[in-house]
Amino acid sequence: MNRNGTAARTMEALVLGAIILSSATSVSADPNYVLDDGSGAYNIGPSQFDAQLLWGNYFDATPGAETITEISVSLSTSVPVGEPISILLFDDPTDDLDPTDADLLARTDTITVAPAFNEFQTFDIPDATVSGGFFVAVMMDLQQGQIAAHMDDSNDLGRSWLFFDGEINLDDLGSSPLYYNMASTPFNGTWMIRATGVPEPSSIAIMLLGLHILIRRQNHRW
Ligand SMILES: [Ca+2]
Ligand SMILES: [Ca+2]
Repeated sequence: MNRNGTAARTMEALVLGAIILSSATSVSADPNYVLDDGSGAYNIGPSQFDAQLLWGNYFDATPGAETITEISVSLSTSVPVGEPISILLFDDPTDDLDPTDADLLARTDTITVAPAFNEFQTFDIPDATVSGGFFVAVMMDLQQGQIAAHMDDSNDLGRSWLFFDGEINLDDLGSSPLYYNMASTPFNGTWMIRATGVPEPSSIAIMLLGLHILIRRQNHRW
């Protein structure tokens, strides 16, 4: 092989390296499941009693983004720093836009940091693969008058839900004594909750294997 051939092969390896790098960095990509327009109008919380509040958005999985890795949330700026907060991912087995029968897949328990107006905090969750309809939610214990849930004021799709209980049963959301599809309330808005989905790990592995085979075949040709 001459020097030009060696240089070409080095360049080819660099290009392939760049492709592999870009697929790896896509794991921390911007949220690709987004319903809100980034501009919140309302903050909502229990006005008559202390309660555990769970609020979330219903999404449909798109091909190549079925493994959910991160959830991003914009909270009311009135939420104190250091409050316990749970970040939750459910899959809906019935894929019917109704998460009351959804199965909990992943959970991260953490604490709040100082929220800035209309800014999103991104929370890592244990990676979990969804199919069809899935539900992404936030849960907090709130005192009467504490408004935490931040909402964009349009919800044409009816995909935002709110659950109240003394202690919400995450294995049976539909058992909550109070729950609403926000489209049937005066606050028909979209929760400012987003999710990041990436290809399933098996498909990444297959893709990398494909590149490896490609490299081997090209080496044979040289
Ligand atoms: Ca589903
Ligand atoms: Ca359902």
